[in-house]
Amino acid sequence: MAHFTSDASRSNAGLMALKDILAGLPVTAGYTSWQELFSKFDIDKSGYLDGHELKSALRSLGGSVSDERFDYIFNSLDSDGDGVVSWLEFESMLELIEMQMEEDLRNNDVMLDETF
Ligand SMILES: [Ca+2]
Repeated sequence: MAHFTSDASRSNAGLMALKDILAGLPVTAGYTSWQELFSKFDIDKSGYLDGHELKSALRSLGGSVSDERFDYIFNSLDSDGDGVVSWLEFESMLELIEMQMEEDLRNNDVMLDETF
């Protein structure tokens, strides 16, 4: 189907979409770590998430994920383009997302950062 490009804006759209989903996720409620979440998603315990696993994972998190949005997300996670998402790829994406979330917080709390 789609020709997967590693175009930066596309990858950024995937990052944003994934951030949206994760931002609404009560991680601490059910999971002790991202790694636990990853191995729960990895249904066949291959050490990788394929497209099918990632899609059902995102749906189980309550994200309404259109095919187009899913393509963006998958492409931004699969940074080496081998068609599956490894733990390292997953983890580095989460780090990016956490950094962005912190940045968002800082931007929303500009007043607090100012010294008077
Ligand atoms: Ca990969």
